[in-house]
Amino acid sequence: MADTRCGFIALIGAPNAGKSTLLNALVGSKVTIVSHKVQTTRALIRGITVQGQSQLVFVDTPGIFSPRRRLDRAMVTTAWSGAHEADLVGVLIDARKGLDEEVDGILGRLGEVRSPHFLILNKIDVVAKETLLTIAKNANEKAVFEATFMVSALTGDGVPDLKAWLAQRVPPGPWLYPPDQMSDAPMRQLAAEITREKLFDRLHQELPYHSTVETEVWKELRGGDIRIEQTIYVERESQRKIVLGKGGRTIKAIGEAARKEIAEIAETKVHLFLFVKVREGWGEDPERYRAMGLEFPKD
Ligand SMILES: Nc1nc2c(ncn2[C@@H]2O[C@H](COP(=O)(O)OP(=O)(O)OP(=O)(O)O)[C@@H](O)[C@H]2O)c(=O)[nH]1
Ligand SMILES: [Mg+2]
Repeated sequence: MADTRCGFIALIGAPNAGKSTLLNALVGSKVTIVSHKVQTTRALIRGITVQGQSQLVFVDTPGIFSPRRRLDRAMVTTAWSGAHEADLVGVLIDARKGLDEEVDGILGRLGEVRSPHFLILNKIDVVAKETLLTIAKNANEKAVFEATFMVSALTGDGVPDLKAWLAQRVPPGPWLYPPDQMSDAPMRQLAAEITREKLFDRLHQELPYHSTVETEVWKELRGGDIRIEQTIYVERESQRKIVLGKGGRTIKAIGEAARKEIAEIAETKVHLFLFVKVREGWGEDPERYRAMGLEFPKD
């Protein structure tokens, strides 16, 4: 095809700014998980879409904040590496929060990123117009942006304009993926992420941050059904008990919700088996980081 364009667009921002919600809205399908809790996304997740002659490859990144644990440091390093490798970097600000310390920290480090940046104020469905204008003005004084967009990733307001601008802004070049591909993540990884999203929905306080999910078995059965076995790793026996719940109630609800959603995406019947294992200190185990698609920070 003549005159095609293709580019990588990283979406970065503070935890909970709505990066994953926006990526799903841009792609028009759920390729990355979302929750009301912070630090949901752990690795770089690509979502792909075509707009006219352009293929847009969006890169969802973990939220950027001041990390303490080893896993947090790996997530933040990964987020910045996503920005460094992209053709364009979209900086998302939660307009409900405005320019707080976290956002200031991100804007302050943008100068180190060579790819051009653009600004996105998200959650405009819940913020007054004057406030939006003030945030846009202040953010543009702190960093250089090629353009500013105001969107609601939740309602889709402003998303088509953003997509149209990106389509003409990405560099000329051949498409890197087949036109109908929406994600480059294997189904077994997406399925693990979906189960992790249900953990975020149903477990309180710190527990989701101490757990991770891996798909061990993905087997197509003769009738076309799929058998999936996943392990939820936690750090302590007490956490395992909470994930199971009284009489196995919690794990059953998590499995039920995950199975429904995986079946929708796989477009076939899914038999999902969840196991909960204690793996003390998995947060210090390089193998688990590899499984999540993260670099293991040495210190
Ligand atoms: N009202 C409103 N809520 C939104 C909007 N976009 C996202 N949210 C909500 O904000 C919360 C966080 O959304 P995510 O997409 O998970 O945010 P994130 O930036 O990917 O978060 P991390 O992966 O933890 O860094 C969820 O509860 C979303 O439903 C929006 O445009 N309007
Ligand atoms: Mg996210």
